[in-house]
Amino acid sequence: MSEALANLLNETRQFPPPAELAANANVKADAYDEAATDRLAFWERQAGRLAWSKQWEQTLDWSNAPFAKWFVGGQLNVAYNCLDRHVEASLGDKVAIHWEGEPGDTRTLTYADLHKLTCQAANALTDLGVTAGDRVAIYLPMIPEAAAAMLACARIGATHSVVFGGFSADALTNRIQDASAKVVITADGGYRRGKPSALKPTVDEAVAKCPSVEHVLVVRRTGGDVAWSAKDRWWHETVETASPEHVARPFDAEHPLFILYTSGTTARPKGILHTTGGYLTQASYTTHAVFDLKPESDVYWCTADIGWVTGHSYIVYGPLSNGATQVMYEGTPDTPHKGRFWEIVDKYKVTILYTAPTLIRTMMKWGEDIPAGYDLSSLRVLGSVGEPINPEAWIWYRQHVGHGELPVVDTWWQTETGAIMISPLPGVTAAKPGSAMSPLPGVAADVVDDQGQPVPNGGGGYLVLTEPWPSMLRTIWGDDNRFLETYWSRFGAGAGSGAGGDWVYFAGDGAKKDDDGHVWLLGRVDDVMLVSGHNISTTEVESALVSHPSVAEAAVVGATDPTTGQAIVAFAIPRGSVETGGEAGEQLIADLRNHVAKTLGPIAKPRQIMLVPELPKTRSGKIMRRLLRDVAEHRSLGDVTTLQDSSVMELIAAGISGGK
Ligand code: 6R9
Repeated sequence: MSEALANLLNETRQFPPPAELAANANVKADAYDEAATDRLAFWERQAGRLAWSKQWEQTLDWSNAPFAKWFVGGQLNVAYNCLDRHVEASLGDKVAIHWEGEPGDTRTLTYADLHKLTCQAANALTDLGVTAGDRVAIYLPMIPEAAAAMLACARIGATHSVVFGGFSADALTNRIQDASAKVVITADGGYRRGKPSALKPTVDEAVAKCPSVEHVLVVRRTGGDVAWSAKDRWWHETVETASPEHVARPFDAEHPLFILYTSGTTARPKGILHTTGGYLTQASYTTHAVFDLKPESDVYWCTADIGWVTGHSYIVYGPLSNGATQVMYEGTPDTPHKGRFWEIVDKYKVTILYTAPTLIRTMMKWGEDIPAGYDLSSLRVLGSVGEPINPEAWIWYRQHVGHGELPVVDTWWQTETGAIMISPLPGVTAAKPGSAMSPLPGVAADVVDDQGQPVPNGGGGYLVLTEPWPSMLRTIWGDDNRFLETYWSRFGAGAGSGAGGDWVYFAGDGAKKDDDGHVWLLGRVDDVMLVSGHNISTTEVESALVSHPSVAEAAVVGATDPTTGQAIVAFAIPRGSVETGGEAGEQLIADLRNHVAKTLGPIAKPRQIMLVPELPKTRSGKIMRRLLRDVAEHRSLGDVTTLQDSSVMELIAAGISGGK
């Protein structure tokens, strides 16, 4: 971005929290003042929500910035905090996980059950030679064993590296090799879109190229045939026969807890390293604060996969450290029918739902009749994560899922940040649809211009984090230089702006501050479009398109243009019932171009709009604009290996000839 991001979207709706929620909220407005008065003391109090075996001596050691150490000298065990302490508090019979398999099979695990399974897995891993500091790769479907495997690693101090079960053998190989994993935990397969989908052959292919792997532990889920080698052990013969007695030993606050490779759409994946005390402190506190989680009465459901950071922080570590009861679902939202999510909410009386904009927009496309067919009255807080949520999708979510009255918390954060950073608090914030609103208590964020100067209210630029936070990444595994270069060299002390300068973390997202100083995320900086000298955010144009009643989802890109430098090319998915054939399609396209011009101004009018049945997305559901840019500029497609569904690009290419 050569100039500040243009500020085009003017969204003025605002929704205060329901009075009852506000009155009984876990976290109230005074938390902001409390944290502002003494940020480190605030985080010490949040760390105090956990059970420590040894008290820390120093809250933050920033002397070797930007390599942070939090709660220096403190010791704790993450699995003890997620399991044992609840069992010891007589909550062993409380349900930890209501698990729902895609084919409809179910399992209920109490805290005592999950504790037992985790202890057995810890003993089995120890028997296989895994010791503290070793790396274990986890490549599993969404089954309770995935949580137990992660917790078992944490319990014995092994560093887990969860690889999303949809990734290819190459992706798995690279990740195993980068971390030199000693053991891989996998399954014969899982259920996806109504049928078993094998995992073990992918692991076999990867392990053949990974000499570091000594053993492979295999959970039997589908019962499909699997090839077997000398390294393989069945989970049910190894873990489920192991002793359930295991004493969790404490580890240093800075002991490596996990590596998670970013879903990055470009370049070599980065192994983001998180450690123990600071990570758990912030994952745990934010679950309590942002979802207002009341462990005694709530039923929480995060629809993410455990292979993403959202699954790490908001399925495993955040909810379990708070003693929550949660739902875990193995499959896809439309198997066996498009009401599956709402059926699950209804069945388990889910009170807190945390999902992604891509899913909300898909539900919009399918139509509001589907959620209307279920009893969603148990819900009380709705969350969103992964991409900017367009105001219209936010309103739809509140209206059709949140019975027109629930708070929607739009949570901005990254694999790198480890936990939620910018978000409304459901009992405090009068939220604006499409805005992540304000940094949470204890978090310092800003929007800066090219020179790193904070922009005034109403201005746009780059989102930065200006103070270290407990769950921050500690480095990129094995590559400190890349860590410095990627996140710390753009602004502040890392950019060499003088001795004594402050370290500023560059998040890679464009953002603006509105007139009240609230933060709006505008998409990845790499995606920003430069049209006739104006920087225009992809998110704002997409939101304008989604605000048209005929559009469910949209993606825009800047394509090279001889007159304007770049021109806006849009791809739009019509809502379910919209007529798009022949003249009706032409008319809709013309209407949409005018609608964007009217909403945002003539500068944002797309040169071209294509109606498409689907958009290319990463496996975590983020739109891959890079591929659409290839289409818009008539290039052959770049790397498509991270695409969720590779046939999508063919569909789009086929549809384009009909475009305008
Ligand atoms: C948690 C997660 C991080 C990137 C981030 C940003 C985008 C996530 C968002 C959001 C706008 C939100 N992002 N949440 N953008 N509003 N509420 O998704 O981690 O997979 O590492 O992605 O996702 O671009 O930089 P990760």
